Amino acid sequence: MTRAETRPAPQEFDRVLSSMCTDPHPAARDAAMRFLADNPGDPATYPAVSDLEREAVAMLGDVVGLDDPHGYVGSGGTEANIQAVRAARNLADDDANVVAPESAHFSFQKAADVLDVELRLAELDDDHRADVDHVTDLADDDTAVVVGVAGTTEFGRVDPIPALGDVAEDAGANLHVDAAWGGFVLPFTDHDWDFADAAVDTMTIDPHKMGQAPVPAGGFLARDPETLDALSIRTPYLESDTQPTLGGTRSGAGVAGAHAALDELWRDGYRDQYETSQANADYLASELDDRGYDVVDPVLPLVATELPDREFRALRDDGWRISRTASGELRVVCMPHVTREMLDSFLADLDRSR
Ligand code: 0PR
Repeated sequence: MTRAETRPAPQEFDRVLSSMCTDPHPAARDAAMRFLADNPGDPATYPAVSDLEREAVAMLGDVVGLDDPHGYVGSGGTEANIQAVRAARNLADDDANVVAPESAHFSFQKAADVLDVELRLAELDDDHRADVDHVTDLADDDTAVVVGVAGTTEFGRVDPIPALGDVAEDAGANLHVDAAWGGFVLPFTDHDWDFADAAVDTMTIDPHKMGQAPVPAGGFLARDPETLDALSIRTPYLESDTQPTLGGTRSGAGVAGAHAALDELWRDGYRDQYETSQANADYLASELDDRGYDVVDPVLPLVATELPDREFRALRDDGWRISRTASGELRVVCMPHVTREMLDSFLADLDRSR
């Protein structure tokens, strides 16, 4: 065998149902390849990729309904969430705390740990959304940021963002919305808020999830320039004076890939994809319901359902990449690579496993 034949191959997507990553759009793949060696962290040396980043941030602003956004393309949702907490902490006094729903991604625990802030987790309501009364109870004068999730990792739920904004305002805190996964589908749903009217201060929206960009491409957006100022440190030996990012050297491939995906797909391509993915999620939910499983209604393209352990293990043995929530439900994320044919084949294997 030649060396090429023994080289590990990347994961095929044909049985991947658990991931929030997907096969990138071909134009985004090509753009990423072209900018593999460019570093957007040094705009004076790599101006082309820096221009692409500015345009990508403007397009992300369009996606979430924010004119004149401030932000950057980083490594992913974890970095953006850490930066949101860091900016809020830097703008607040000592002893800052963060109030987030229990459904918040574990990256907020990393943020609390590295930034040495207290993380207060609020209970959820019966529909897996932040319980606003409990968020209100937990918030106080030391709260630097209230977090809402728009597209939760486990159940695809959208928190009551305007109500969380009111809590944040009363506490004199920032409102951060984690739309890492949901950001690219929200514009096509009938949610009743956007960045501007819900007084969102910062947002996470990841091109490398529903945005169909290559990994790594995360989005951090802020409404006010002061937020980025609160993150900026001086960079004496670079031509640019300050740097607000958490990473230093960053991925030119990530930035160029995100730009190309947005350029290609915003807005009709993302809308078509949302409609297909949501139809697939509704189809899977109804097929599972017909078989007698207790299914959580998919408000976004993510299906969670009870599934006996034996069947879960049989499906994994069949090669399906599936995962479970902390409370044990199977979750199927209807990413762009998840087709109706895949779901039919999954259901056929499920029927055999019963
Ligand atoms: N916020 C939300 C709502 C998320 O769902 C995630 C990741 C993050 C933030 C963090 O984003 P990064 O992983 O880009 O830093 N959610 C997925 C999860 O934890 C990430 C993932 C992606 C996991 C692909 C597995 C996988 O194959 O489940």
